[in-house]
Amino acid sequence: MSRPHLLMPGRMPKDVNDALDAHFIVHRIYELVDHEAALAEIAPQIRAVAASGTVVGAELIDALPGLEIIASFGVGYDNVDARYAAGKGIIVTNTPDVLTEEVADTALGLLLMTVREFGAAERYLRAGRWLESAYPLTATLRDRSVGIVGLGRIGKAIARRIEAFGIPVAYHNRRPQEDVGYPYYDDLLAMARDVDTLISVLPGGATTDRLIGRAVFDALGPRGVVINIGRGSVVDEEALIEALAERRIHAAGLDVFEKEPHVRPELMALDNAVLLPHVGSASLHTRHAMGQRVVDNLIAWNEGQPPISPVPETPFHGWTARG
Ligand code: 8YV
Repeated sequence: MSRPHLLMPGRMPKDVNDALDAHFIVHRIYELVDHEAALAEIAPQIRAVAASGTVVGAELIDALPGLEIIASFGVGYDNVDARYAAGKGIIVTNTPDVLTEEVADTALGLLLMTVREFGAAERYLRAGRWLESAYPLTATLRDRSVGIVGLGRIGKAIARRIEAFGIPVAYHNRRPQEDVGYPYYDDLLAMARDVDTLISVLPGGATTDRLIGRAVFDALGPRGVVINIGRGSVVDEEALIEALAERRIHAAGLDVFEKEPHVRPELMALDNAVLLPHVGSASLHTRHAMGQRVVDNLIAWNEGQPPISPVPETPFHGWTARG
């Protein structure tokens, strides 16, 4: 079988690179000085794209007339214009399931760090300040109730953990989920009024843009804790900074930001914000499994088999050229 040409617009993990090199002719344009000239030269041959976080929008899709599949690394694919791809008969795949439990673990870690201030307490010890006095008493999870925003696979894995902690859980979603018994709110503000701790697992994109802003913070009130493990674009960062600085909410724990890897200095300066560098899925084990899923989707395409995990916008009805 001839090896198809595959475009890699940005860096991918080493194991993905090695596996793809065995099956495809991989064009790593990010390594070249003149991206645009290199792309123009190889564009007509490219039939597959493997992307991790880099934007694959209408412009790039239009530049690749023979494109059949975009395999994206990660469960969130707001970097890929899947609707546009769908209109052109191109399949988009992502990497769900294999990261669910890891991201849920991270959400609970972030929640504990935020409410119990474990990061700050460790910095306190290392600074030698324990010798002067005990670390100040913190807020607790014991008297809290959690509202999960976005109860998909990851949201449910977080909810199971919260339940095991003995904490009541409610959720807000586009529609109620039949396989859970947690109280459902079709109105985010109504849920924010009833709980004091919000965990957002929402994906990015136009429909969720800055959904969590001033009104939500004020509904949570001064005991409020906001955790974001989904996408940075979902939280209005300016409104969050104001709410934290004015202590209109108690604290926030963020793994994702509006303009990663740039984090607003105002957020960095706040002692009631816990900030992680988008490490939700970032263990060796899980990143390996995500990379393997990217490779498996591409190999399935190359062999004329159905993709393992096409996104809902591009359901699989057969491969146009390879089918
Ligand atoms: C990855 C993620 O960090 O899966 C996602 O949607 O946000 C993370 O697991 C990201 O995809 C890496 O590009």
